[in-house]
Amino acid sequence: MDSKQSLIYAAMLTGVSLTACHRESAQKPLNIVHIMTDDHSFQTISAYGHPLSKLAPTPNIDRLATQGVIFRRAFVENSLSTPSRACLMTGLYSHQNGQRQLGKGIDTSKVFVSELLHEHGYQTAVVGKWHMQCEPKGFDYYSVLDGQGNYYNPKFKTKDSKGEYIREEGYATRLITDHAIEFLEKRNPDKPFSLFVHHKAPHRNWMPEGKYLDLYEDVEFPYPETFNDDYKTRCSAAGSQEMTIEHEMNLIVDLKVAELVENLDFAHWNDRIAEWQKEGLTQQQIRQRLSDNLTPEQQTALQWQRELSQLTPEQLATWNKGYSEKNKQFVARNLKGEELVKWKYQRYLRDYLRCIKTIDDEVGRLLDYLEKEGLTENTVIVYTSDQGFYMGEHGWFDKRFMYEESFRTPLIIRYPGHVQRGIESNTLVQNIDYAPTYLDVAGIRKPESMSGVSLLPLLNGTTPEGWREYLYYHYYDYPAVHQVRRHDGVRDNRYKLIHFYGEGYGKDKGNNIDCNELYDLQNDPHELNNLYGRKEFAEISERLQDRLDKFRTDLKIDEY
Ligand code: SGN
Ligand code: CA
Repeated sequence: MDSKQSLIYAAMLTGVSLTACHRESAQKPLNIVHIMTDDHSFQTISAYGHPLSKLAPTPNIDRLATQGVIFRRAFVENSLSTPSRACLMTGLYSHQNGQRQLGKGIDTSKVFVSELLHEHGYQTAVVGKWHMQCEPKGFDYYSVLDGQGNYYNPKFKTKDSKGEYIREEGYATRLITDHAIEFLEKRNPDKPFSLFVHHKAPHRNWMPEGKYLDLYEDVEFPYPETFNDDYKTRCSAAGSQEMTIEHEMNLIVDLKVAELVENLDFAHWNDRIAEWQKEGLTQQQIRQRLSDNLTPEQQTALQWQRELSQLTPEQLATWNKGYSEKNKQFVARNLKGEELVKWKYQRYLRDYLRCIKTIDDEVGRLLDYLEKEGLTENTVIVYTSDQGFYMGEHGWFDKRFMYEESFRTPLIIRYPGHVQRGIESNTLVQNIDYAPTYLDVAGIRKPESMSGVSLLPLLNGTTPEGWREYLYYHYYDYPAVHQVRRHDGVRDNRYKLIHFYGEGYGKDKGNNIDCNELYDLQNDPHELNNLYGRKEFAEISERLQDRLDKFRTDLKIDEY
């Protein structure tokens, strides 16, 4: 569907004639607010109805859902931060925009949606997590974090800071909203704007805001059904990852129990590090020296102590008030085995959901501001995350896999005007569709080269004829932290075919894989029964394989 067709759809949806729509857009196109959190699972947004979210509701995000369209089949192409952000900015798949893995990669010769919006008269801004190893392109205003950024007193770089990151006092989620509002306050009201609000929260290590450190302390979060998954019937990848709550979730940094390490002379080691830095040693050399002298627990405790030392005395006092007593009780109980895992899960969920609480507050603050300024009725507001996240499903945290919890991402679109409110869409959409959608909103023709398609025709909850029936997924970041093997695959509305491939490294050495998984998501929504190779499913398997092959050929995929 081209841009003109989409406009016709949009006009139908809004109940205005196409001429009126054109006239309106000739006057002033709609504004765009794209709110994107980092690692926010759909399971923890109450509008999605998951049992977890019932215990920790998100009234402000829900407000957006009741006024807009909630997408139940929204996915990413590559479940990782930088690749997802590159899909958002370019409307291209990872291998087309260059950002396949977390580190370097973005091909800056590709046009960003911000550049096109800017060229067509939009005032453009991005605040919060940018994360790509290139300067923000096409923005009039930016205030972006240093890499992943810090929860407390993070550093921001702006157009005026001459490349320098400057520390600001406060909590990241609130500061990012402040910067969004600052941009809105200073903008030229005669021109349309597009504002990308990219939160750091709720990324690992899930540090909540001071005022919420006791929130949910009395709530017992239920384990997901698949918490004790034994990975039977699956390829080796599901079992060989390193992202379990039991083994990889760290008690000191992830779960904030500094009290586990006693008698470490922090001042001494901080002085040593300062000396080594003066001598010009690289980060890696410093890490090596520390590991030559300290146990892994001591190194982690030192790292955590250094992180906490970034807090102001007031923040630190609140922090200690929130955690010290609880931690002491935990240490005294000396939990082991299953009891310890249970405790880890509860602390993980509580901290993660506390971070979400501030996100929800701040989404509310931004929505209130837009309302107060009379902007609600001429602004498209989107809420999404850079990917999904595991809340203990399969025993995991983190993302990366093509299984539903990380492949899926929350997506809510509030379109102004007379569009039907509070509806659901079950159509297959993907993060490469955002750029074409925003161009469509602005009435800008989508470049031929963009792979995504505009979502505007879906805003009445139906699936237009000719819409895609399959989605392509590709994860490349291996070997890397969490050791999730490379894989690609296809999904339709019911089935999913995944292909894990490639040489094994590190502890996977010698385990070179070429292995398939097939799931019937209707009968097996938790993806526990791999049907690949089963005679009864041969036809379905073949159909999905043909589609996968077609994607690989059409998209010129160069590894699988
Ligand atoms: C960090 C995290 C990982 C996480 C990646 C990518 N470790 O490395 O757990 O998978 O970021 O996350 S941490 O100990 O530094 O928190 S992403 O959201 O940026 O893709
Ligand atoms: Ca992320």
